[in-house]
Amino acid sequence: STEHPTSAHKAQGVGARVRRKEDARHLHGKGNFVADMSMPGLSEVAFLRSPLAHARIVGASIPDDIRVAVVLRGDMADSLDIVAESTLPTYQLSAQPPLASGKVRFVGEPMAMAFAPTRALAEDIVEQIQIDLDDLPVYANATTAEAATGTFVHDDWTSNLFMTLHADRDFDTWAAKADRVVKRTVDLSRQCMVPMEGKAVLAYWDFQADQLVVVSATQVPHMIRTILAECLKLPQDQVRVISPDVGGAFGYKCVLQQEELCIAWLAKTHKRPFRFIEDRREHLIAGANSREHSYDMTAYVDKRGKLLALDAVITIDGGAYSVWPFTAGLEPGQAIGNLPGPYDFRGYRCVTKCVATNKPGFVPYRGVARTGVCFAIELTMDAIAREVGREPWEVRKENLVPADAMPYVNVTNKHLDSGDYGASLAKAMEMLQFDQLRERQKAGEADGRLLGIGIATYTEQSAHGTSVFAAWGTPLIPGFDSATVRITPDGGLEMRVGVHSHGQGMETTFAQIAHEILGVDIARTKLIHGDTGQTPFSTGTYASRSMVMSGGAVSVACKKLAPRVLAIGAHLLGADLSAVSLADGRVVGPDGKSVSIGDVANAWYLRPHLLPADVDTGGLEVTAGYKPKVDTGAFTYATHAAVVAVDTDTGDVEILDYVVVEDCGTMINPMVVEGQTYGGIAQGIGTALYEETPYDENGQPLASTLADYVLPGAVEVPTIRMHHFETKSPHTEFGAKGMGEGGAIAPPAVIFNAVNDALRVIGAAEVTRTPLSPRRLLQAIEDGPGP
Ligand code: MCN
Ligand code: SMO
Repeated sequence: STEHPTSAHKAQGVGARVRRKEDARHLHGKGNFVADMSMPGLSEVAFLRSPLAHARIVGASIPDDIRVAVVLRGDMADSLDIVAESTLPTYQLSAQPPLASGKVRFVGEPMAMAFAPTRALAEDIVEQIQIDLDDLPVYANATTAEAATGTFVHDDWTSNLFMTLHADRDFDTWAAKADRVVKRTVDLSRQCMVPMEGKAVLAYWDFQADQLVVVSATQVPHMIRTILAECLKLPQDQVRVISPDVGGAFGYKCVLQQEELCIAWLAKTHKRPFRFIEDRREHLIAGANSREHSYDMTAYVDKRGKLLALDAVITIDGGAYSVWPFTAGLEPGQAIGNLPGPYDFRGYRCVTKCVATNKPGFVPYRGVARTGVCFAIELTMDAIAREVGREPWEVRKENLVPADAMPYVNVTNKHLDSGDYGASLAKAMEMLQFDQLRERQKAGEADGRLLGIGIATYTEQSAHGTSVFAAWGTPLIPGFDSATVRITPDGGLEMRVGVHSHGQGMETTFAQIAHEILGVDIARTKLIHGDTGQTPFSTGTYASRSMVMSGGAVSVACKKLAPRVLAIGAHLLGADLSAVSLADGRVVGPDGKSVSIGDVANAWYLRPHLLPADVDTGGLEVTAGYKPKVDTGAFTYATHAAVVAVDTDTGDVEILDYVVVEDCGTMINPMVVEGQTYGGIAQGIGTALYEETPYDENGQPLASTLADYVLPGAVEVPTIRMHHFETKSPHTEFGAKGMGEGGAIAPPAVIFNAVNDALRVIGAAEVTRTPLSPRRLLQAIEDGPGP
């Protein structure tokens, strides 16, 4: 009788398009962000940041009257540096000091901090600090950094390489069978994340609990507690990390940030409250850097364009430091493993290097390396199509892992669990009305612009589990998750999870899961999340894992709670346990009489004398841990396709149509899935067309305001048409797969393929570097015939 779903629950259960519970407070400006908080005696902190990209610190002078409000690394002797460990071969450790010590390694690196009652006063103090720097050779890009001899970004290193990974799977055998060889080099530029809220952290000492409390805009409060306790040498029970409302995170907030450690240190040391709020300039020059990958691709194909073997060299500009906990191994590891994407081929060789440069350390960004690998493999697919003279969709169809081969273990040992990749491609072509488009393209546009059609199909490994993190060689990432569910004495439901929802909608979607099993009205549910003091131990929110892992834990906990509700309800009804069932939030007896979960809770908590001694005494609270049956990741996939119009006079690209056919297994809330996809695509369009943090040869960032760093707005993001398949994952609760990053993976590949399709008729060079600014586009036209 505890088996669900029952159709009675469907209005709010799994699959329902329920509006997000959390929206009302945000729409009414009632959210509670770090910057909204006030506290008696709060000091605001400002950082003095390095003006040079690579230099030795040779001295400091600080006027006596401000010295008491200034902190240098030397004042923080009781704090450790941030060190992200990895057991992967060739990995060189970087020690990242909370404030620079000895050297500075990128422009914007914090060298000192100052505190005062207001940020403006703290900045005034910062202006009076003098740090003397002696220039060192600057490694402003991966090429110069790799060629360096003698002086490296880290003094104790033997080269500027964080690490090099190699793969070779039957490469020579398969390459030898090829009829044609197709080569392409593609590059993605460095960019930022630009969430509405940047870094934000407030810390204080709670004397009653005898605890350091760190309120931080983070995706991973439990992991942050682990590392803060370690760096500050406190027992974990003396550190509480709370993540309040967070204004977007996108990976930027799933790592330990230097400033978090600094503010926590101040609160621990002075036993009073301190806060830091990152401003936009700090974000753009010193905060979130990502995406800078370069791919040399060589595809070995037969006459029809069937891929037999792939040879790739991937170079990643990792910046100066390896982020905690994922390390500089995250991007190369994901790139080398995910490059084969959704394709079925057997020969693979790849070298992936992550090079240390004098730029901010690489931070995960929505999609992580998969945006880069999708760009590389999908531009290569189009190049293959051109080489063999077939339509790009035909060549893809021939290469995609076929549905009848599922589950399929690919050339890099990824366990692709389920789905029909080819069907997603076919559906996308149908939605675009591809044949008609080709006709229209031939006829030409009335306004003289060139029409282009682009496609990309990708897999999104989501919900990486314990075994995946173990293989990454990064300690301190558990991979599993837990949930506590508790029925309140009046029949409401509290769910406690250690992941954090910062826009994903989990306050609603987790309630839908509980509703599916217990039938509690979602208006009577409360998600308590992101507070180490109130939630079970957790890995945190990233890698599109929260629904599968924490949602899975909520499901398992509710399933354990249901029999207890039934047992009490059966007593109240005077019925046999075997004769009652749960429906619509009520325990229903054989005669149709029923009691509500509220009645059950009231009896258990407040009138226990009504219950006989043999009722299940576990109570109405359950904590359950959860791991999927197979934890190598649930593989969501999708095909994105677009039509663009290219203006060859101005270099402008307009997206006329954009379609998505995606399959994330069972959708818990299709409206949330669509919202996630829209948001991801908006960011992907930014990567494709607008966003870039360029650096000059001295390592100076050239985009430090939103006037230089261009973001897509409502005008640039087109209407997106979406279609869903729901192939259940065989491994997860309800067959759901994660999908929070997918939207951001394909747009650069789709848009570049579309533009290259458009430019072909005028014999332009191919465009291969993000973002596709008008200048780059016009340059491609000027450069003339491509390969
Ligand atoms: N969902 C669903 N059905 C599924 C899968 C997911 O209804 N089959 C819902 C989930 O319930 C959840 C949302 O979709 O509400 C995303 O779920 P999931 O794919 O599990 O991803 P996470 O919740 O772990 O979120 C992390 C993911 C990542 S890694 C980045 S980066 C990103 C993203 O989410 N950052 C975001 N989306 C974001 N959205 C917002 N608004 N803000 C961010 O910072
Ligand atoms: S970049 Mo998302 O937090 O994995």
